[in-house]
Amino acid sequence: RVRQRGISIFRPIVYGNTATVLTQEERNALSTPDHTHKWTVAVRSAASAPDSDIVGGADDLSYFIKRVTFKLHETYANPTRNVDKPPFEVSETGWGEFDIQIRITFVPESGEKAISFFHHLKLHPWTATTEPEIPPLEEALKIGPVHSWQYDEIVFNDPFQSFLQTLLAH
Ligand code: SLL
Repeated sequence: RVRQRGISIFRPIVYGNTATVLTQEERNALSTPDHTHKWTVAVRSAASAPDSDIVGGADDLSYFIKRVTFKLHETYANPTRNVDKPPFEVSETGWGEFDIQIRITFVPESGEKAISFFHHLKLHPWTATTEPEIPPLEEALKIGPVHSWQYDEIVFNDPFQSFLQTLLAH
């Protein structure tokens, strides 16, 4: 296993969440009627052309990502959610915002250590009229889905030659 000294190669990603206010019918159908929102947290490629209705590309990251672990608030059952194949995302319902720990484990051939970072789950829209208070649900419903996404780059320094070939082949 030979490292390519002096080489840095990066892969662009987006991570974050989309959240939507539940309708009364949707809330009635839940076993948890106190939940007000449905949301999806995800790690996606930023490399391909953005899809029309999702943030980030539909590009498959599994050639270098083995697992994404989303650590939810402890009020959730089984808060540690491991996702081993794309799409690397978790969808849930809930009532509150919190910090989600996202851990990316790379394919073993990479020889890379896992990386961890946080995303603040955003449910509530920003409104000039109600800030700093949380806007009422009726108002949030009118505003529509909330999006909170960050762009980032995963940088591999001195990659193994074989892993570099894998990265370059995609
Ligand atoms: C807050 N610090 O107080 C935050 C905690 C917890 C969010 C938010 C649902 C959990 C469940 C849920 O939305 N938890 O009922 O399964 O705002």
